[in-house]
Amino acid sequence: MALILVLGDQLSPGLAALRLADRATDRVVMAEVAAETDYVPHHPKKIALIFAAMRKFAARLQDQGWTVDYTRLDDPGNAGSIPGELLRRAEATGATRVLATRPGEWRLVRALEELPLRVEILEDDRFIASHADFDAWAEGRKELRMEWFYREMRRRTGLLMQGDKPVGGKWNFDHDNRKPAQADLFMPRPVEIAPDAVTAEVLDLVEARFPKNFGRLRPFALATTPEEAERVFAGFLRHALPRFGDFQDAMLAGEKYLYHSLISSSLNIGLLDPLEVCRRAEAEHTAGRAPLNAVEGFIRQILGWREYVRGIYFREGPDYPRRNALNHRRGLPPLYWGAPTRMACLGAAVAQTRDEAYAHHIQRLMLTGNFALLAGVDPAEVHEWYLSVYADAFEWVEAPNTVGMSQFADGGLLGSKPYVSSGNYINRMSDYCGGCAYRVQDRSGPDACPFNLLYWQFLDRHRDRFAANPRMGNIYRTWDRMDETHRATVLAEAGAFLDRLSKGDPV
Ligand code: FAD
Ligand code: DLZ
Ligand code: SF4
Repeated sequence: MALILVLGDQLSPGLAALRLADRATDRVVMAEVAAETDYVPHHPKKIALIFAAMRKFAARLQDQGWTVDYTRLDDPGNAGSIPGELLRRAEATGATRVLATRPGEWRLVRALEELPLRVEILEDDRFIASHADFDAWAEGRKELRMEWFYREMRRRTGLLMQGDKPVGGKWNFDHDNRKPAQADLFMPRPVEIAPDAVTAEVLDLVEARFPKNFGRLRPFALATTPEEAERVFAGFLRHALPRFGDFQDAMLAGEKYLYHSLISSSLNIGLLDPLEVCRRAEAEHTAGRAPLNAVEGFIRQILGWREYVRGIYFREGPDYPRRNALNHRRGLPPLYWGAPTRMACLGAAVAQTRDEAYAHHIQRLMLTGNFALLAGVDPAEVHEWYLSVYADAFEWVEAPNTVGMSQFADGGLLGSKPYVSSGNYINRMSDYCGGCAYRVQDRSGPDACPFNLLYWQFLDRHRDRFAANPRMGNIYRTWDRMDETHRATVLAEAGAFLDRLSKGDPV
Protein backbone atom coordinates (compact mmCIF):
# COMPACT_ATOMS: atom_id res chain seq x y z
CA MET A 1 0.00 0.00 0.00
CA ALA A 2 1.30 3.43 -0.96
CA LEU A 3 0.42 6.98 -0.03
CA ILE A 4 -0.35 9.03 -3.15
CA LEU A 5 0.51 12.70 -2.62
CA VAL A 6 -1.62 15.26 -4.45
CA LEU A 7 -0.56 18.88 -3.91
CA GLY A 8 -2.75 21.95 -4.22
CA ASP A 9 -1.52 22.67 -7.75
CA GLN A 10 -1.74 19.07 -8.92
CA LEU A 11 -5.51 18.82 -9.31
CA SER A 12 -5.59 16.82 -12.54
CA PRO A 13 -7.31 13.43 -12.77
CA GLY A 14 -4.52 12.23 -15.08
CA LEU A 15 -1.76 13.20 -12.60
CA ALA A 16 1.27 10.88 -12.91
CA ALA A 17 1.05 9.59 -9.31
CA LEU A 18 -2.68 8.82 -9.69
CA ARG A 19 -2.09 7.00 -12.97
CA LEU A 20 0.40 4.68 -11.32
CA ALA A 21 -1.62 4.13 -8.15
CA ASP A 22 -3.91 1.26 -7.26
CA ARG A 23 -7.32 2.68 -6.43
CA ALA A 24 -8.26 -0.44 -4.48
CA THR A 25 -5.37 -0.39 -2.02
CA ASP A 26 -3.50 2.95 -2.11
CA ARG A 27 -4.53 6.07 -0.18
CA VAL A 28 -4.49 9.59 -1.57
CA VAL A 29 -3.07 12.20 0.81
CA MET A 30 -4.12 15.83 0.46
CA ALA A 31 -3.50 18.45 3.12
CA GLU A 32 -4.15 22.12 3.81
CA VAL A 33 -1.04 23.06 5.79
CA ALA A 34 0.43 26.15 7.44
CA ALA A 35 3.86 25.59 5.85
CA GLU A 36 2.30 26.11 2.41
CA THR A 37 0.01 28.97 3.38
CA ASP A 38 2.78 30.85 5.20
CA TYR A 39 6.06 30.46 3.27
CA VAL A 40 5.13 33.74 1.64
CA PRO A 41 2.14 35.90 2.63
CA HIS A 42 -0.16 34.70 -0.15
CA HIS A 43 -3.08 36.79 -1.37
CA PRO A 44 -6.25 35.55 0.40
CA LYS A 45 -7.85 34.83 -3.00
CA LYS A 46 -4.95 32.53 -3.85
CA ILE A 47 -5.30 30.55 -0.62
CA ALA A 48 -9.07 30.31 -1.13
CA LEU A 49 -8.58 29.18 -4.73
CA ILE A 50 -6.23 26.38 -3.69
CA PHE A 51 -8.32 25.17 -0.76
CA ALA A 52 -11.65 25.27 -2.61
CA ALA A 53 -10.20 23.51 -5.65
CA MET A 54 -8.48 20.92 -3.43
CA ARG A 55 -11.68 20.12 -1.54
CA LYS A 56 -13.69 19.72 -4.73
CA PHE A 57 -11.01 17.57 -6.35
CA ALA A 58 -10.81 15.33 -3.26
CA ALA A 59 -14.60 14.87 -3.27
CA ARG A 60 -14.50 13.77 -6.91
CA LEU A 61 -11.71 11.29 -6.23
CA GLN A 62 -13.80 9.84 -3.43
CA ASP A 63 -16.82 9.59 -5.72
CA GLN A 64 -14.62 7.66 -8.14
CA GLY A 65 -13.73 5.12 -5.48
CA TRP A 66 -10.43 6.48 -4.16
CA THR A 67 -9.68 6.53 -0.45
CA VAL A 68 -8.63 10.09 0.32
CA ASP A 69 -7.03 11.15 3.59
CA TYR A 70 -7.83 14.87 3.45
CA THR A 71 -6.59 17.20 6.16
CA ARG A 72 -8.29 20.55 6.59
CA LEU A 73 -6.33 23.52 7.91
CA ASP A 74 -8.20 23.49 11.22
CA ASP A 75 -8.23 19.71 11.77
CA PRO A 76 -6.80 18.75 15.15
CA GLY A 77 -3.56 16.86 14.62
CA ASN A 78 -2.73 18.73 11.39
CA ALA A 79 1.05 18.32 11.24
CA GLY A 80 1.45 21.72 9.58
CA SER A 81 3.56 20.70 6.58
CA ILE A 82 3.42 18.33 3.61
CA PRO A 83 6.27 16.09 4.88
CA GLY A 84 4.71 16.16 8.37
CA GLU A 85 1.33 15.08 7.01
CA LEU A 86 2.90 12.24 5.00
CA LEU A 87 4.71 10.98 8.11
CA ARG A 88 1.55 11.22 10.19
CA ARG A 89 -0.47 9.30 7.58
CA ALA A 90 2.31 6.73 7.19
CA GLU A 91 2.33 6.11 10.91
CA ALA A 92 -1.45 5.79 11.06
CA THR A 93 -1.73 3.40 8.13
CA GLY A 94 1.57 1.52 8.26
CA ALA A 95 2.48 2.70 4.75
CA THR A 96 6.19 2.92 4.00
CA ARG A 97 6.00 4.04 0.37
CA VAL A 98 5.00 7.43 -1.08
CA LEU A 99 4.22 8.10 -4.71
CA ALA A 100 4.49 11.79 -5.58
CA THR A 101 4.44 13.90 -8.72
CA ARG A 102 7.33 16.33 -8.87
CA PRO A 103 6.34 19.56 -7.07
CA GLY A 104 6.65 22.87 -8.91
CA GLU A 105 9.03 24.39 -6.35
CA TRP A 106 12.52 23.14 -5.44
CA ARG A 107 11.81 23.68 -1.75
CA LEU A 108 9.19 20.92 -1.77
CA VAL A 109 11.17 18.64 -4.08
CA ARG A 110 13.99 18.74 -1.50
CA ALA A 111 11.62 18.22 1.43
CA LEU A 112 10.19 15.09 -0.20
CA GLU A 113 13.65 13.75 -0.98
CA GLU A 114 14.62 14.10 2.66
CA LEU A 115 11.65 12.16 4.06
CA PRO A 116 12.54 9.00 5.96
CA LEU A 117 10.14 7.01 3.76
CA ARG A 118 10.53 5.34 0.38
CA VAL A 119 9.50 8.24 -1.86
CA GLU A 120 9.17 7.87 -5.60
CA ILE A 121 8.95 11.22 -7.37
CA LEU A 122 7.45 10.94 -10.85
CA GLU A 123 7.88 13.53 -13.58
CA ASP A 124 4.99 15.97 -13.80
CA ASP A 125 3.93 15.25 -17.38
CA ARG A 126 1.09 17.77 -17.51
CA PHE A 127 3.41 19.88 -19.67
CA ILE A 128 4.03 19.76 -23.40
CA ALA A 129 7.82 19.41 -23.07
CA SER A 130 9.46 17.02 -20.61
CA HIS A 131 12.62 17.99 -18.71
CA ALA A 132 14.55 15.68 -21.03
CA ASP A 133 13.06 17.48 -24.08
CA PHE A 134 14.07 20.86 -22.70
CA ASP A 135 17.55 19.75 -21.70
CA ALA A 136 18.10 18.12 -25.10
CA TRP A 137 17.11 21.41 -26.75
CA ALA A 138 19.29 23.50 -24.39
CA GLU A 139 22.36 21.28 -24.52
CA GLY A 140 25.35 22.93 -26.15
CA ARG A 141 23.53 26.18 -27.01
CA LYS A 142 25.30 29.43 -26.24
CA GLU A 143 22.03 31.27 -25.73
CA LEU A 144 18.74 29.81 -24.54
CA ARG A 145 16.41 32.14 -26.42
CA MET A 146 12.69 31.46 -26.11
CA GLU A 147 12.04 32.09 -29.79
CA TRP A 148 14.17 29.10 -30.89
CA PHE A 149 12.62 26.83 -28.29
CA TYR A 150 9.16 27.94 -29.42
CA ARG A 151 9.86 27.10 -33.06
CA GLU A 152 11.06 23.67 -32.02
CA MET A 153 7.82 23.18 -30.07
CA ARG A 154 5.74 24.26 -33.06
CA ARG A 155 7.51 21.68 -35.20
CA ARG A 156 7.10 18.97 -32.58
CA THR A 157 3.41 19.54 -31.94
CA GLY A 158 2.48 20.57 -35.48
CA LEU A 159 0.61 23.56 -34.02
CA LEU A 160 0.09 26.25 -36.67
CA MET A 161 2.29 24.33 -39.10
CA GLN A 162 1.86 23.55 -42.78
CA GLY A 163 4.30 20.74 -43.33
CA ASP A 164 7.58 22.08 -41.99
CA LYS A 165 6.61 25.72 -42.56
CA PRO A 166 4.78 28.01 -40.14
CA VAL A 167 1.21 28.83 -41.16
CA GLY A 168 1.14 32.32 -42.66
CA GLY A 169 4.83 32.16 -43.56
CA LYS A 170 6.07 33.69 -40.31
CA TRP A 171 6.75 32.22 -36.86
CA ASN A 172 5.88 35.33 -34.96
CA PHE A 173 3.37 38.12 -35.55
CA ASP A 174 4.36 40.27 -32.61
CA HIS A 175 5.03 43.17 -34.91
CA ASP A 176 1.22 43.47 -35.39
CA ASN A 177 0.53 43.06 -31.69
CA ARG A 178 1.48 46.37 -30.15
CA LYS A 179 -1.62 48.48 -30.51
CA PRO A 180 -2.86 50.71 -27.72
CA ALA A 181 -6.49 49.95 -26.80
CA GLN A 182 -9.50 52.20 -26.38
CA ALA A 183 -12.36 51.39 -24.07
CA ASP A 184 -15.47 50.55 -26.06
CA LEU A 185 -18.86 49.04 -25.47
CA PHE A 186 -17.83 45.74 -26.98
CA MET A 187 -15.04 45.09 -24.51
CA PRO A 188 -15.39 41.44 -23.46
CA ARG A 189 -16.45 40.80 -19.87
CA PRO A 190 -15.04 37.81 -17.99
CA VAL A 191 -17.47 34.96 -17.35
CA GLU A 192 -19.01 35.31 -13.89
CA ILE A 193 -18.33 32.42 -11.52
CA ALA A 194 -20.45 32.42 -8.37
CA PRO A 195 -19.04 30.71 -5.24
CA ASP A 196 -20.85 27.46 -4.31
CA ALA A 197 -21.25 26.11 -0.75
CA VAL A 198 -17.76 24.57 -0.65
CA THR A 199 -16.14 27.80 -1.79
CA ALA A 200 -18.28 29.81 0.64
CA GLU A 201 -17.04 27.69 3.55
CA VAL A 202 -13.44 28.13 2.44
CA LEU A 203 -13.92 31.89 2.13
CA ASP A 204 -15.05 32.04 5.76
CA LEU A 205 -12.01 30.02 6.84
CA VAL A 206 -9.57 32.19 4.87
CA GLU A 207 -11.22 35.36 6.16
CA ALA A 208 -10.82 34.18 9.75
CA ARG A 209 -7.30 32.77 9.42
CA PHE A 210 -5.55 35.28 7.16
CA PRO A 211 -7.00 38.67 8.09
CA LYS A 212 -3.69 40.52 7.69
CA ASN A 213 -2.62 39.21 4.27
CA PHE A 214 -2.50 41.84 1.53
CA GLY A 215 -5.44 41.47 -0.83
CA ARG A 216 -9.23 41.48 -1.00
CA LEU A 217 -10.88 38.12 -0.55
CA ARG A 218 -14.37 39.06 -1.72
CA PRO A 219 -15.95 39.09 -4.20
CA PHE A 220 -14.38 35.78 -5.19
CA ALA A 221 -14.88 34.64 -8.78
CA LEU A 222 -11.93 32.38 -9.62
CA ALA A 223 -12.59 29.04 -11.31
CA THR A 224 -12.12 26.16 -8.86
CA THR A 225 -13.30 23.20 -10.99
CA PRO A 226 -12.50 22.05 -14.55
CA GLU A 227 -16.04 22.96 -15.61
CA GLU A 228 -15.72 26.52 -14.33
CA ALA A 229 -12.31 26.84 -15.95
CA GLU A 230 -13.80 25.59 -19.20
CA ARG A 231 -16.53 28.25 -19.03
CA VAL A 232 -13.91 30.97 -18.59
CA PHE A 233 -11.82 29.60 -21.45
CA ALA A 234 -14.79 29.13 -23.80
CA GLY A 235 -15.82 32.74 -23.07
CA PHE A 236 -12.31 33.90 -23.94
CA LEU A 237 -12.22 31.95 -27.23
CA ARG A 238 -15.50 33.42 -28.30
CA HIS A 239 -15.27 37.02 -27.13
CA ALA A 240 -11.62 38.00 -26.58
CA LEU A 241 -9.27 35.80 -28.60
CA PRO A 242 -9.95 37.55 -31.93
CA ARG A 243 -8.48 40.77 -30.55
CA PHE A 244 -5.97 39.21 -28.13
CA GLY A 245 -3.07 39.81 -30.51
CA ASP A 246 -3.80 43.43 -31.38
CA PHE A 247 -4.11 44.52 -27.75
CA GLN A 248 -1.82 42.08 -25.99
CA ASP A 249 0.45 44.87 -24.73
CA ALA A 250 -2.22 47.50 -24.09
CA MET A 251 -3.25 48.85 -20.68
CA LEU A 252 -6.35 50.84 -19.78
CA ALA A 253 -7.34 52.42 -16.48
CA GLY A 254 -10.52 50.73 -15.28
CA GLU A 255 -10.14 47.77 -17.65
CA LYS A 256 -8.43 45.05 -15.68
CA TYR A 257 -8.63 42.25 -18.19
CA LEU A 258 -8.86 43.70 -21.70
CA TYR A 259 -8.56 40.77 -24.12
CA HIS A 260 -6.62 38.41 -21.85
CA SER A 261 -7.76 34.86 -21.16
CA LEU A 262 -7.59 34.71 -17.32
CA ILE A 263 -6.74 31.03 -17.45
CA SER A 264 -3.27 31.04 -15.87
CA SER A 265 -4.44 29.97 -12.40
CA SER A 266 -6.57 27.19 -13.94
CA LEU A 267 -3.67 25.95 -16.07
CA ASN A 268 -1.24 26.10 -13.18
CA ILE A 269 -3.34 24.14 -10.69
CA GLY A 270 -4.35 21.54 -13.25
CA LEU A 271 -7.92 22.45 -14.20
CA LEU A 272 -7.03 22.96 -17.87
CA ASP A 273 -4.58 21.12 -20.10
CA PRO A 274 -2.08 23.35 -21.96
CA LEU A 275 -1.88 21.37 -25.20
CA GLU A 276 -5.64 21.09 -25.43
CA VAL A 277 -5.93 24.84 -24.85
CA CYS A 278 -3.49 25.51 -27.71
CA ARG A 279 -5.31 23.12 -30.06
CA ARG A 280 -8.62 24.79 -29.34
CA ALA A 281 -7.16 28.22 -30.05
CA GLU A 282 -5.72 26.88 -33.31
CA ALA A 283 -9.17 25.53 -34.25
CA GLU A 284 -10.58 29.07 -33.90
CA HIS A 285 -8.16 30.17 -36.60
CA THR A 286 -8.87 27.18 -38.82
CA ALA A 287 -12.59 27.89 -38.55
CA GLY A 288 -12.01 31.50 -39.55
CA ARG A 289 -13.19 32.92 -36.23
CA ALA A 290 -9.88 34.40 -35.05
CA PRO A 291 -7.00 35.97 -37.01
CA LEU A 292 -3.57 34.43 -37.14
CA ASN A 293 -1.78 37.21 -35.23
CA ALA A 294 -4.13 36.63 -32.27
CA VAL A 295 -3.94 32.85 -32.29
CA GLU A 296 -0.20 32.70 -32.86
CA GLY A 297 0.36 35.26 -30.08
CA PHE A 298 -1.79 33.30 -27.66
CA ILE A 299 -0.28 29.92 -28.50
CA ARG A 300 3.22 31.37 -28.17
CA GLN A 301 2.50 32.36 -24.57
CA ILE A 302 1.62 28.81 -23.63
CA LEU A 303 3.57 26.57 -26.00
CA GLY A 304 6.53 28.94 -25.89
CA TRP A 305 6.85 31.04 -22.76
CA ARG A 306 5.11 28.80 -20.27
CA GLU A 307 7.02 25.67 -21.26
CA TYR A 308 10.28 27.57 -21.65
CA VAL A 309 10.27 29.20 -18.20
CA ARG A 310 9.55 25.84 -16.59
CA GLY A 311 12.52 24.33 -18.42
CA ILE A 312 14.75 27.19 -17.24
CA TYR A 313 13.60 26.94 -13.61
CA PHE A 314 14.39 23.28 -13.23
CA ARG A 315 17.55 23.45 -15.32
CA GLU A 316 19.01 26.37 -13.38
CA GLY A 317 18.48 24.82 -9.95
CA PRO A 318 17.29 25.93 -6.50
CA ASP A 319 19.52 29.01 -6.21
CA TYR A 320 17.91 30.70 -9.24
CA PRO A 321 15.47 32.91 -7.26
CA ARG A 322 18.38 34.32 -5.22
CA ARG A 323 20.38 35.61 -8.18
CA ASN A 324 21.19 39.30 -8.20
CA ALA A 325 23.39 40.07 -11.21
CA LEU A 326 22.90 43.83 -10.94
CA ASN A 327 23.58 43.84 -7.20
CA HIS A 328 20.34 45.65 -6.38
CA ARG A 329 19.77 46.09 -2.63
CA ARG A 330 16.81 48.40 -2.05
CA GLY A 331 13.88 47.16 0.03
CA LEU A 332 10.55 46.81 -1.77
CA PRO A 333 8.77 50.20 -1.49
CA PRO A 334 5.60 50.20 0.64
CA LEU A 335 3.52 51.23 -2.37
CA TYR A 336 3.70 47.58 -3.51
CA TRP A 337 1.70 46.69 -0.42
CA GLY A 338 -0.87 49.36 -1.08
CA ALA A 339 0.72 52.51 0.45
CA PRO A 340 -0.54 55.62 -1.39
CA THR A 341 1.35 56.74 -4.47
CA ARG A 342 0.95 59.67 -6.85
CA MET A 343 2.00 57.48 -9.76
CA ALA A 344 -1.30 56.64 -11.44
CA CYS A 345 -0.01 53.64 -13.38
CA LEU A 346 1.57 51.90 -10.39
CA GLY A 347 -1.36 52.80 -8.17
CA ALA A 348 -3.75 51.16 -10.62
CA ALA A 349 -1.65 48.01 -11.06
CA VAL A 350 -1.26 47.52 -7.32
CA ALA A 351 -4.94 48.25 -6.57
CA GLN A 352 -6.00 45.74 -9.19
CA THR A 353 -3.55 43.19 -7.80
CA ARG A 354 -4.96 43.76 -4.31
CA ASP A 355 -8.54 43.36 -5.54
CA GLU A 356 -8.18 40.49 -8.01
CA ALA A 357 -4.87 38.67 -7.35
CA TYR A 358 -4.45 39.31 -11.08
CA ALA A 359 -2.63 41.71 -13.37
CA HIS A 360 -1.91 41.06 -16.99
CA HIS A 361 1.52 40.56 -18.42
CA ILE A 362 2.40 44.11 -19.42
CA GLN A 363 1.25 45.48 -16.07
CA ARG A 364 3.54 42.96 -14.34
CA LEU A 365 6.46 43.54 -16.68
CA MET A 366 6.33 47.21 -17.61
CA LEU A 367 4.72 48.77 -14.51
CA THR A 368 5.56 46.98 -11.25
CA GLY A 369 8.53 45.08 -12.70
CA ASN A 370 9.98 48.02 -14.63
CA PHE A 371 9.74 50.35 -11.62
CA ALA A 372 11.39 47.85 -9.24
CA LEU A 373 14.24 47.30 -11.69
CA LEU A 374 14.78 51.02 -12.34
CA ALA A 375 14.70 51.75 -8.61
CA GLY A 376 17.22 48.99 -7.87
CA VAL A 377 15.01 46.85 -5.62
CA ASP A 378 16.51 43.62 -4.34
CA PRO A 379 15.22 40.97 -6.78
CA ALA A 380 14.62 38.51 -3.94
CA GLU A 381 12.08 40.95 -2.48
CA VAL A 382 10.48 41.50 -5.86
CA HIS A 383 10.29 37.73 -6.33
CA GLU A 384 8.63 37.25 -2.95
CA TRP A 385 6.05 39.90 -3.81
CA TYR A 386 5.06 38.34 -7.13
CA LEU A 387 4.96 34.87 -5.57
CA SER A 388 2.62 36.19 -2.88
CA VAL A 389 0.17 38.40 -4.69
CA TYR A 390 -0.90 36.55 -7.85
CA ALA A 391 -3.33 33.64 -7.84
CA ASP A 392 -1.31 31.96 -10.60
CA ALA A 393 2.06 32.24 -8.83
CA PHE A 394 4.12 29.10 -8.30
CA GLU A 395 7.87 29.34 -8.29
CA TRP A 396 8.52 27.32 -11.47
CA VAL A 397 6.71 29.98 -13.53
CA GLU A 398 6.97 33.06 -11.33
CA ALA A 399 10.73 33.02 -10.62
CA PRO A 400 12.02 32.98 -14.22
CA ASN A 401 9.51 35.68 -15.12
CA THR A 402 10.43 37.88 -12.17
CA VAL A 403 14.07 37.20 -11.46
CA GLY A 404 14.98 36.60 -15.10
CA MET A 405 12.69 38.39 -17.51
CA SER A 406 11.64 41.29 -15.34
CA GLN A 407 14.63 42.01 -13.05
CA PHE A 408 17.56 40.86 -15.23
CA ALA A 409 18.91 39.29 -12.04
CA ASP A 410 20.10 36.17 -13.89
CA GLY A 411 22.44 38.37 -15.93
CA GLY A 412 20.61 37.95 -19.22
CA LEU A 413 19.83 34.26 -19.43
CA LEU A 414 16.20 34.95 -20.33
CA GLY A 415 16.41 38.25 -22.13
CA SER A 416 19.22 39.83 -24.08
CA LYS A 417 18.44 43.25 -22.64
CA PRO A 418 16.60 44.52 -19.56
CA TYR A 419 12.90 45.36 -19.84
CA VAL A 420 13.13 49.01 -18.82
CA SER A 421 11.30 52.00 -20.19
CA SER A 422 10.67 55.64 -19.54
CA GLY A 423 7.16 57.03 -19.15
CA ASN A 424 6.92 57.40 -22.90
CA TYR A 425 6.27 53.67 -23.44
CA ILE A 426 3.65 53.59 -20.67
CA ASN A 427 1.95 56.64 -22.15
CA ARG A 428 1.91 55.06 -25.61
CA MET A 429 0.45 51.77 -24.42
CA SER A 430 -2.03 53.05 -21.81
CA ASP A 431 -4.26 55.90 -20.74
CA TYR A 432 -2.88 56.14 -17.19
CA CYS A 433 -0.80 59.29 -17.70
CA GLY A 434 -3.81 61.53 -18.33
CA GLY A 435 -4.94 60.98 -14.74
CA CYS A 436 -1.53 61.20 -13.08
CA ALA A 437 -0.12 63.81 -10.71
CA TYR A 438 3.19 63.58 -12.60
CA ARG A 439 3.68 64.83 -16.13
CA VAL A 440 4.87 62.25 -18.62
CA GLN A 441 6.08 64.96 -21.01
CA ASP A 442 8.45 66.42 -18.40
CA ARG A 443 11.93 64.96 -18.60
CA SER A 444 13.02 66.81 -15.49
CA GLY A 445 11.60 69.25 -12.98
CA PRO A 446 9.32 68.92 -9.96
CA ASP A 447 6.49 67.13 -11.81
CA ALA A 448 8.58 64.96 -14.12
CA CYS A 449 7.37 61.39 -14.46
CA PRO A 450 9.60 59.28 -12.16
CA PHE A 451 10.03 56.67 -14.92
CA ASN A 452 11.68 59.39 -17.04
CA LEU A 453 14.21 60.20 -14.33
CA LEU A 454 14.92 56.65 -13.20
CA TYR A 455 15.26 55.26 -16.71
CA TRP A 456 18.31 57.36 -17.50
CA GLN A 457 19.75 56.97 -14.02
CA PHE A 458 19.48 53.17 -14.37
CA LEU A 459 21.26 53.22 -17.72
CA ASP A 460 23.91 55.57 -16.39
CA ARG A 461 24.65 53.51 -13.29
CA HIS A 462 24.85 50.26 -15.28
CA ARG A 463 26.80 51.68 -18.20
CA ASP A 464 29.66 49.20 -17.73
CA ARG A 465 27.32 46.27 -18.18
CA PHE A 466 25.03 47.52 -20.93
CA ALA A 467 26.85 50.07 -23.11
CA ALA A 468 28.47 47.32 -25.18
CA ASN A 469 25.15 45.51 -25.70
CA PRO A 470 24.41 45.85 -29.44
CA ARG A 471 20.70 46.30 -28.71
CA MET A 472 21.39 49.21 -26.35
CA GLY A 473 24.12 51.18 -28.05
CA ASN A 474 21.63 53.61 -29.60
CA ILE A 475 20.09 54.39 -26.25
CA TYR A 476 23.47 55.28 -24.77
CA ARG A 477 24.26 57.42 -27.78
CA THR A 478 20.99 59.31 -27.24
CA TRP A 479 21.88 59.88 -23.58
CA ASP A 480 25.39 60.99 -24.43
CA ARG A 481 24.10 63.48 -26.97
CA MET A 482 21.91 65.21 -24.38
CA ASP A 483 23.06 68.48 -22.96
CA GLU A 484 25.43 67.93 -20.04
CA THR A 485 23.51 70.20 -17.67
CA HIS A 486 20.31 68.34 -18.48
CA ARG A 487 21.98 65.00 -17.77
CA ALA A 488 23.27 66.26 -14.44
CA THR A 489 19.79 67.54 -13.53
CA VAL A 490 18.17 64.22 -14.41
CA LEU A 491 20.68 62.27 -12.32
CA ALA A 492 20.32 64.64 -9.37
CA GLU A 493 16.52 64.52 -9.49
CA ALA A 494 16.53 60.74 -9.86
CA GLY A 495 18.83 60.56 -6.82
CA ALA A 496 16.49 62.79 -4.83
CA PHE A 497 13.52 60.63 -5.83
CA LEU A 498 15.35 57.49 -4.72
CA ASP A 499 16.23 59.17 -1.41
CA ARG A 500 12.55 59.85 -0.83
CA LEU A 501 11.83 56.23 -1.64
CA SER A 502 14.50 55.10 0.84
CA LYS A 503 13.01 57.27 3.57
CA GLY A 504 9.58 55.78 2.96
CA ASP A 505 8.15 59.15 1.86
CA PRO A 506 5.15 58.81 -0.45
CA VAL A 507 6.14 59.15 -4.11
P1 FAD B 1 -2.91 35.64 -21.22
O1 FAD B 1 -2.29 36.95 -21.51
O2 FAD B 1 -4.28 35.40 -21.67
O3 FAD B 1 -1.94 34.51 -21.76
C1 FAD B 1 -2.37 33.16 -21.96
C2 FAD B 1 -1.56 32.21 -21.11
O4 FAD B 1 -0.22 32.19 -21.53
C3 FAD B 1 -1.50 32.52 -19.63
O5 FAD B 1 -2.65 32.04 -18.96
C4 FAD B 1 -0.24 31.80 -19.19
O6 FAD B 1 -0.49 30.46 -18.87
C5 FAD B 1 0.63 31.86 -20.44
N1 FAD B 1 1.65 32.89 -20.33
C6 FAD B 1 1.60 34.14 -20.81
N2 FAD B 1 2.78 34.78 -20.58
C7 FAD B 1 3.54 33.91 -19.90
C8 FAD B 1 4.84 33.98 -19.36
N3 FAD B 1 5.62 35.07 -19.48
N4 FAD B 1 5.31 32.90 -18.69
C9 FAD B 1 4.56 31.79 -18.55
N5 FAD B 1 3.32 31.67 -19.05
C10 FAD B 1 2.83 32.72 -19.72
N6 FAD B 1 2.44 33.69 -15.07
C11 FAD B 1 2.01 32.72 -14.26
O7 FAD B 1 1.27 31.83 -14.68
N7 FAD B 1 2.38 32.69 -12.95
C12 FAD B 1 3.20 33.64 -12.41
O8 FAD B 1 3.51 33.59 -11.23
C13 FAD B 1 3.66 34.68 -13.26
N8 FAD B 1 4.46 35.66 -12.76
C14 FAD B 1 4.89 36.64 -13.59
C15 FAD B 1 5.74 37.62 -13.07
C16 FAD B 1 6.21 38.61 -13.89
C17 FAD B 1 7.15 39.65 -13.34
C18 FAD B 1 5.84 38.66 -15.24
C19 FAD B 1 6.34 39.74 -16.12
C20 FAD B 1 4.98 37.72 -15.76
C21 FAD B 1 4.52 36.68 -14.95
N9 FAD B 1 3.66 35.68 -15.45
C22 FAD B 1 3.25 34.68 -14.61
C23 FAD B 1 3.31 35.63 -16.88
C24 FAD B 1 2.01 36.36 -17.27
O9 FAD B 1 2.03 37.66 -16.78
C25 FAD B 1 0.77 35.61 -16.77
O10 FAD B 1 0.83 34.26 -17.17
C26 FAD B 1 -0.50 36.22 -17.36
O11 FAD B 1 -0.57 37.58 -17.04
C27 FAD B 1 -1.72 35.48 -16.84
O12 FAD B 1 -2.89 36.08 -17.29
P2 FAD B 1 -3.82 35.44 -18.42
O13 FAD B 1 -4.14 34.04 -18.05
O14 FAD B 1 -4.93 36.38 -18.65
O15 FAD B 1 -2.80 35.38 -19.62
C1 DLZ C 1 -0.04 27.61 -2.73
C2 DLZ C 1 -0.53 26.54 -1.81
C3 DLZ C 1 -1.17 26.89 -0.61
C4 DLZ C 1 -1.44 28.31 -0.25
N1 DLZ C 1 -1.58 25.95 0.25
C5 DLZ C 1 -1.40 24.64 -0.04
C6 DLZ C 1 -1.78 23.64 0.87
O1 DLZ C 1 -2.25 23.90 1.97
N2 DLZ C 1 -1.58 22.36 0.51
C7 DLZ C 1 -1.02 22.01 -0.67
O2 DLZ C 1 -0.89 20.80 -0.96
N3 DLZ C 1 -0.63 22.95 -1.55
C8 DLZ C 1 -0.79 24.24 -1.25
N4 DLZ C 1 -0.35 25.22 -2.11
C9 DLZ C 1 0.34 24.79 -3.35
C10 DLZ C 1 1.81 24.40 -3.05
O3 DLZ C 1 2.45 25.49 -2.42
C11 DLZ C 1 2.49 23.98 -4.35
O4 DLZ C 1 2.10 22.67 -4.63
C12 DLZ C 1 3.97 24.04 -4.28
O5 DLZ C 1 4.39 25.34 -4.07
C13 DLZ C 1 4.62 23.46 -5.52
O6 DLZ C 1 4.26 24.18 -6.67
FE1 SF4 D 1 3.02 56.41 -14.74
FE2 SF4 D 1 4.65 58.47 -15.34
FE3 SF4 D 1 2.37 58.13 -16.68
FE4 SF4 D 1 2.29 58.89 -14.12
S1 SF4 D 1 3.15 60.05 -15.84
S2 SF4 D 1 1.02 57.34 -15.08
S3 SF4 D 1 4.04 57.78 -13.28
S4 SF4 D 1 4.12 56.74 -16.65
